Amino acid sequence: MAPNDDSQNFTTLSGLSGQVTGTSSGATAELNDPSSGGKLPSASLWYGFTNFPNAGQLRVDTHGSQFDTTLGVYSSFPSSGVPAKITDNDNDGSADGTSTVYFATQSGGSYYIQLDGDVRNTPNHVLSWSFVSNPVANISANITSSGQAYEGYNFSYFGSVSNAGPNAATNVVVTLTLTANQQLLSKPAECTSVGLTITCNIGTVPPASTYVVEIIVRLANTGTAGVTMSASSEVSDSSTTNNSSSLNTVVTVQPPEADVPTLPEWGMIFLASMLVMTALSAKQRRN
Ligand SMILES: [Ca+2]
Ligand SMILES: [Ca+2]
Ligand SMILES: [Ca+2]
Repeated sequence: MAPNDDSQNFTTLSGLSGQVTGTSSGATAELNDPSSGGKLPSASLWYGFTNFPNAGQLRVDTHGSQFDTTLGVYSSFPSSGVPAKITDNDNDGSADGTSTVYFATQSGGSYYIQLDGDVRNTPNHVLSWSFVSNPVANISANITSSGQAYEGYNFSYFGSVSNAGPNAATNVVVTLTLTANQQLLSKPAECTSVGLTITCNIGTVPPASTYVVEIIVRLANTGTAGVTMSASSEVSDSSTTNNSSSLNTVVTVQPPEADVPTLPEWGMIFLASMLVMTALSAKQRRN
C-alpha cells in the first residue's frame, strides 16, 4: 500500500527540479478527493510542496509512468472539504495519456498534487518537476469565422490563442466583444458574458500549442458584423502587438436560389445516364 494514498499523508517534494518514482498499486479514492483532468478519482496518490522557495513557474509531468495518468494541483489538500484547484490535466498530447501541468509559484507557497489514473495493470508512476524563475511566453490571438453571413442565420466565430513559447502561458484570459447587430447564442463553459462582451478563462496554453474558443451568434441585420478579440496571460509576453485580432463580416440576405433544394448526387447520375441512353437509342434508330 502506498503511504501517500490519503491526501493528509502526502509525500513532501523538495528542490526546484526533481523526479520521484513509485507504485500506485492498492491506491484508492478517498472522500472529498477531487476530479482531476475531468476524471473521477479512482487510485489517487498525493504529493506536495510546502514553503516553495521561489516565485516563478513550475512544470509537473508524469512522463515515464506505466499507466494513463491524470494530474491535479490544489492549494490545499482535501481533508476538510473540496480543495481549491489551481490547474489539472488528463492527456498532454504525448503517448500513453500522460499528463503535464504548469502553474505559477509564490515564495512560501504550498501546492498539493493529485496523481491518479487507471492503475489496474501496470501501476508504476514517475513524477517529474522543473522550475523557471522568469517565464516568458508569446501568445497571439486570431479570430476567424464560419464563412457565409446571412441575415437571421447562425454564424460561428473561432477565437484561437497560440503560444510560441518558450514557456507556458498560465491563467490565459480571452475577451471577445461583438458589435451590436448580433445575438449571442452559445459560448464554451469556460466563458461568461455581459451583454455582447464574452470573457473566457482558458487556463494554461502550453508552448507550441493552440486553444480555440467557438462562439455562435445570430446575425440580426444586414450590414457589417464585427468582433474584436484580445488575449492576456499572467506570464510575461515577449510581443504584445499580436495579442488582439478583429474581424468584420458583410451580412447579406440569403440569395433565394439557395432555398431551392438541389438534386442529390445519385439523382444527377441517374439523369445523366438517362440522357446517354436516350442519345444511344436515337443513334441506333438512325443506323
Ligand atoms: Ca488515494
Ligand atoms: Ca491521461
Ligand atoms: Ca504576444
